[in-house]
Amino acid sequence: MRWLTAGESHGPALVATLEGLPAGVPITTEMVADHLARRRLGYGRGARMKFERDEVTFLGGVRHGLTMGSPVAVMVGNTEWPKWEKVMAADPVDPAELAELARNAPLTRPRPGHADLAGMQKYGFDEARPVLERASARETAARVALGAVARSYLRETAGIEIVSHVVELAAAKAPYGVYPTPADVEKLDADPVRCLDADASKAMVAEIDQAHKDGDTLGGVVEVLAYDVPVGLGSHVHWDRRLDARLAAALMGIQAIKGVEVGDGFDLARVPGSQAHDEIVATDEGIRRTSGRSGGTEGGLTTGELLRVRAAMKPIATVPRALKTVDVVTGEAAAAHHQRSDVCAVPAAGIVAEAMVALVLADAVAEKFGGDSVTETRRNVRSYLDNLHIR
Ligand code: EPS
Repeated sequence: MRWLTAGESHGPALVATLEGLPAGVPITTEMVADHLARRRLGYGRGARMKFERDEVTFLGGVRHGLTMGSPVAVMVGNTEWPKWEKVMAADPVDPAELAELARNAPLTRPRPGHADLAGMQKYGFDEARPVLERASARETAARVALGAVARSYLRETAGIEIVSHVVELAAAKAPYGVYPTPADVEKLDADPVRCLDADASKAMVAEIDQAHKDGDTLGGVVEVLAYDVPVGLGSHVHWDRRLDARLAAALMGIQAIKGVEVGDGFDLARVPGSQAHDEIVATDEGIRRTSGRSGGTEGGLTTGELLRVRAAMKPIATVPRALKTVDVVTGEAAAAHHQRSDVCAVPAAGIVAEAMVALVLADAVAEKFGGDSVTETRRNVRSYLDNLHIR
């Protein structure tokens, strides 16, 4: 499976394509729009989330609510576009006309923590606009759109369901080891910070309120769980086929993610082996594990247990109480540019992380089970599981 996104934050639209899906995956504009709406939720987002809508249009690959086996192409329109038509025009614009536009003022004071400075240095720009437009997490809308397709494929072929929740937000923490199930998704989506624990949720909201007052921004940790993942996705035979490595790369590729853990992750390095692994026992239902510390992968292969990964997001780099920087034109000390920003986008990052996990799992399912129609893939999954020689 291959997928790509294109588009800038204040351009006309984001577009995304996904190639390698079989025919017969149920997907509608409404299904995609629902996931995009989930991504816009979350306490602490900025003004743009309130007035912008995500306009979804399928451009290819889908007919009457089902994929056709051809590449899926989806467009997410930026309703902000009319304000940026000139600033972000693809074709040349009269410089005199551009000079009159306040929003076209050159961004010469790069924000620490953003791609601004290194991007300007690398690509030879004198201002940050051409860098930040693509570095912006607006692009994650395109990934969530594809993630909606990927999760429908996973559900139809293998019965896999993906859930995420916020487990830490700044200093506020949810109780460790409590895992929401698909039945909790509605409740999670209704919570202002997508946290399952009511007290922790209140503490997280209080953290955001305080940061807002202080002109500051916050990060946090999201956890993604995938239920009913079959044993044997990924492989131990080569580094780039290991499923944990693929998940880590996909999660790390989300804007502002600075750390990824699989299962108990770094905590496993702090305990002896006798407390680090999941012992194997025979039960009436077959061979099972006594715990879920590994996060459902061993040696880069899924074990058939609950898949569990976490991603740590740093605070948003556009800090209202502007950080120190240098004006790259004058060489003088300056305050980093700031127009508006989110205080915290951790709840949204959970939805993006779900999409990334869905895309990695979809790729791994397609690789292992093949199939040109959903029926064929489903039959292959069933046959494999029914014929496992050790169970
Ligand atoms: C973002 C900055 C903000 C966010 C944007 C991501 O946009 P603006 O600079 O226009 O206020 O609103 O996120 C989205 C638009 C979105 O849909 O998630 C950034 O710099 O990453």
